[in-house]
Amino acid sequence: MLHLFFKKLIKSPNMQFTRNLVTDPKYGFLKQLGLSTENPGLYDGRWGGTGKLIESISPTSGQVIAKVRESTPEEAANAISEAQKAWPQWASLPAPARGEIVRQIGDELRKNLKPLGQLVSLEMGKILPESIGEVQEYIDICDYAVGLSRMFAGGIFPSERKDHALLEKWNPLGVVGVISAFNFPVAVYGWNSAIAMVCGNTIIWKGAPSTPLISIATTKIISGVLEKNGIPGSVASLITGGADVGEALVSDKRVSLVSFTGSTKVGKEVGLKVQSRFGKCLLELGGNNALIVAQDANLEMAMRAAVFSCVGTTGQRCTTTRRLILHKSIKTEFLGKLKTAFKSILGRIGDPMEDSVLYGPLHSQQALDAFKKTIKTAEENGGTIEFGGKQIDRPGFYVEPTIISGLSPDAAIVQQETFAPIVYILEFDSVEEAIALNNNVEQGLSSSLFTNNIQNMFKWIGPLGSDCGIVNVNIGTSGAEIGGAFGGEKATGGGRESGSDSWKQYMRRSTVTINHGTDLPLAQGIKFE
Ligand code: UN1
Repeated sequence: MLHLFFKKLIKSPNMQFTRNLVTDPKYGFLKQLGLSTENPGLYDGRWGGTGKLIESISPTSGQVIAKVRESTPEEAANAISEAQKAWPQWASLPAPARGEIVRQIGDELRKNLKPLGQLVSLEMGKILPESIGEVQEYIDICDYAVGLSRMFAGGIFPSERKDHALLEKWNPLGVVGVISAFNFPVAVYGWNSAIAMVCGNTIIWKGAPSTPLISIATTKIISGVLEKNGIPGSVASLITGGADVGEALVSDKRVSLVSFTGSTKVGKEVGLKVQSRFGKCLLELGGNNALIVAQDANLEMAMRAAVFSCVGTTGQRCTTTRRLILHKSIKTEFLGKLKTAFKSILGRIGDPMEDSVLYGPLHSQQALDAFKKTIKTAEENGGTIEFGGKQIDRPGFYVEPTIISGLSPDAAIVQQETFAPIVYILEFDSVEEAIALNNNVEQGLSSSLFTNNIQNMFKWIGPLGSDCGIVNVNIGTSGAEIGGAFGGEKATGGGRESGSDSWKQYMRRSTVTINHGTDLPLAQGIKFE
């Protein structure tokens, strides 16, 4: 639709696939997901918005996969009205009944684990095991949300007044807007929607403009479950488009919470705009994550973790390791082994949809341009390209995994997040120095220390340790589980999604005082007679 309200369903999405995708059995999963069509002509479907016709481009080939018509800002406003209309019905269901719907969504996702994973590989470009992993992440959070729907508890506090009950009750917010990024086109929406739904909110999702097919396929799975249960599809609506459509969500007072995942630059604007209308904001912005290897670390483990954290998802996770901080005594040895490991990765480059492939393309031309610009700037600033640094000569947006040394930790290029597989090598003498380097950036998402020294471990997780939201020991910076709260401090925005008590962000807190006596005592013993 890109603009869909599932209340008025939708015969077919307004999509046109290129002919080879319709006829090649390799792409049979499109049909399983309800996306494919026998007729490659442009559809006039009910899902269709009336905005711009955009192209979905395969990162693997650089070719157009499909054309999709986006929503307009007016249609986004309309979707908000529909979500608002659907809210009383949804919010009035008992929380465990909402949990039951989310359980069914999890089951449908289980059935579609592979096809949806394949679509993620096709349109986003990450390798199949990681694509399936992110659908699994959505399934995991559904399971978590189902349990939560019977567990999120308020509180009862001792009242200082006779015959008074002092309670805390959590209620849903209303309409929640979710703006997600291309790099986790399923899981991040999953974290937000599963929790927001059991909490009793209706949702409008704007996925990345470059992954519209994934947004449509995911929304179809959810809408199918909702409709089967007699619940309007507008409980979980989808809109697509660029900044103007996002803006419609951000500035509309009816959207109580805007959950935004993206760059620090855009997130700052979103945060300010939402705050200026006293809306709530949940920000998951850039990271500049460091992995520290101490001299007493298990180097074999540190190496394996560093390789996945640096080049997994082709360096396009918010949690990707961007700075490798090595103890002076092991630096040369570690760097040598890292280069060997990166070399072996080069032998496993290919179509992310194929089984043996470990390393896929960057997502887009824009990402490729950013990679090239960063390499150029690093070189101009005296950086040494230890490994990689070039575009790979094949169709699509492939680049070499890259290691750069010799730059100051304060260099502007090291301080910024480039969403690409580029890691900077820094060195240290003492663990205090390593912690200071870790904390020496604006962002504060993820961080790792490899050590077998228990004193240093506890220093690292303590008040004078890592200032990030995610603080790991002997595992890499990426690949967090859903059970903990996910998010970061400082310019990462301070939001927390997924596990722990993140659900509180999707609810409002009512402090309730009930006088069940016959007198009217005032707090603080005040007499007013
Ligand atoms: C993101 O990159 O936006 O911790 C999310 C991880 C994943 C989520 C990443 N579970 O790497």
